[in-house]
Amino acid sequence: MALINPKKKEVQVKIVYYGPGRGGKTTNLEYINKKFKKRIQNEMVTVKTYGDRTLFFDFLPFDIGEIKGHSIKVQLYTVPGQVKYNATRRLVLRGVDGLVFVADSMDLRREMNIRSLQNLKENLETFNKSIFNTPLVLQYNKRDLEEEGIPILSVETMQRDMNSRLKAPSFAASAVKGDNVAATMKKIIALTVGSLRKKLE
Ligand SMILES: Nc1nc2c(ncn2[C@@H]2O[C@H](COP(=O)(O)OP(=O)(O)OP(=O)(O)O)[C@@H](O)[C@H]2O)c(=O)[nH]1
Ligand SMILES: [Mg+2]
Repeated sequence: MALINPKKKEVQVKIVYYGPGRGGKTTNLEYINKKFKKRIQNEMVTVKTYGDRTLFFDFLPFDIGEIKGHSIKVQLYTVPGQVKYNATRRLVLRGVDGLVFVADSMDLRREMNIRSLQNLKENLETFNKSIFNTPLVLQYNKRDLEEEGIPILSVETMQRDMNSRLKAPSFAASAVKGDNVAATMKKIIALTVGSLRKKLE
């Protein structure tokens, strides 16, 4: 549940970017950080990275205006995707209000996507949360690789693998180019804020 501070009339909304290692979670946040500079009061915080791998998390605070006299602060986080960092992933997931699952479109990553989604479900269950009633958007990232002749999975295959039961909104995207990065973020913010509003009423 989002953190509400009645004195400051402020609601903090936590959105977590989840997915397999090297899928493009950090790249999503980097793009958002560049693109929405004006609305971000603080610099993006990247905690402990080794090369370009996330070892702890990235954090990006974001102001999206007011709802019913409360200012809404959106906080975007990424988890470390590497399998061995599951304890950290669980820590970052705690108190999550909305999820973006960043899947890697590369053919070779098919199995990793499915395993990471399964891992997300299991981790949510440890907090008595179900993926089916948490706001969720799927992103099929790295679509640009097709132009370079690198084999990628079709959107239909990815939908079948990951979204046949979830039926979450999904976007084909390229985080390096910025294609559908903002659309993904706007969708998850809209879903999450909408669901919180219902809970608050
Ligand atoms: N071609 C292409 N490369 C991408 C795209 N998104 C990310 N990458 C590259 O993929 C690599 C991994 O991206 P990251 O954003 O660090 O991935 P991550 O999901 O944060 O990885 P972890 O922190 O290990 O979980 C980097 O070299 C990125 O430049 C994309 O849309 N297209
Ligand atoms: Mg990362």
